[in-house]
Amino acid sequence: MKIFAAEFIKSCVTPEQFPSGQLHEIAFVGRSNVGKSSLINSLLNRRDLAKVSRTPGKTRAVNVFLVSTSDPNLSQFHLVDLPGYGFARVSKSVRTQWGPLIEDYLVGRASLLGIVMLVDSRVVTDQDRQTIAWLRSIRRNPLVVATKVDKLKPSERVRTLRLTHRALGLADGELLIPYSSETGDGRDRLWGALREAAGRRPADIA
Ligand SMILES: Nc1nc2c(ncn2[C@@H]2O[C@H](COP(=O)(O)OP(=O)(O)O)[C@@H](O)[C@H]2O)c(=O)[nH]1
Ligand SMILES: [Mg+2]
Repeated sequence: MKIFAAEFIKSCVTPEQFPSGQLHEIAFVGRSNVGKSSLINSLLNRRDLAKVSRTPGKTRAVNVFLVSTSDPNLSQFHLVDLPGYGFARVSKSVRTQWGPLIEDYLVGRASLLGIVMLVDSRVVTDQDRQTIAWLRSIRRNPLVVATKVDKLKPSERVRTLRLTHRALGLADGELLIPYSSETGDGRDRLWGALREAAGRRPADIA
């Protein structure tokens, strides 16, 4: 599969600013600093399309990118970068942290094809668990990706990923895709999972 183009379209802070919904969307979520911007850049083969920041929790806007690929089911889609969660000092509900903009988007968006949820391969937080539970409750099962796997010692990799899988409460057959934006490890697998998800969904929108 080839990526023909990837470009930033806009930052949205109100629902009116969202794209019209003609294209499928794949949304990326995860707590701040989990490596979301890095993963988007790695996935799209671009150095700094999504800003990689060392200061967590800065982006509160919904950033939309237009991506076109050689895969017929993903020939054109919007990659949607949602604000991070988990930087509030006091643990708040998913709703109060993300606010109604994101909640309404995730609950009601017809053109939303799938959600990729990023977790740190070494650290699972309560908010990660709450977010998965909440996404499931609105019938949006996320595709879960474990980031920064280059930081795992090879001898501990399998065990750590198994523990992370369990800590997230994923079922036996549910995927946890290991990913490293440093090495590109997991990139083909994640694209494969996205292409499969896009292929399962009838082309009722695009
Ligand atoms: N070692 C390693 N560091 C990473 C990886 N992905 C992100 N980082 C680092 O983690 C920090 C946060 O990354 P960023 O992409 O801005 O996270 P975001 O807040 O979720 O968008 C940065 O210092 C990145 O360089 C990875 O796969 N491996
Ligand atoms: Mg970011």
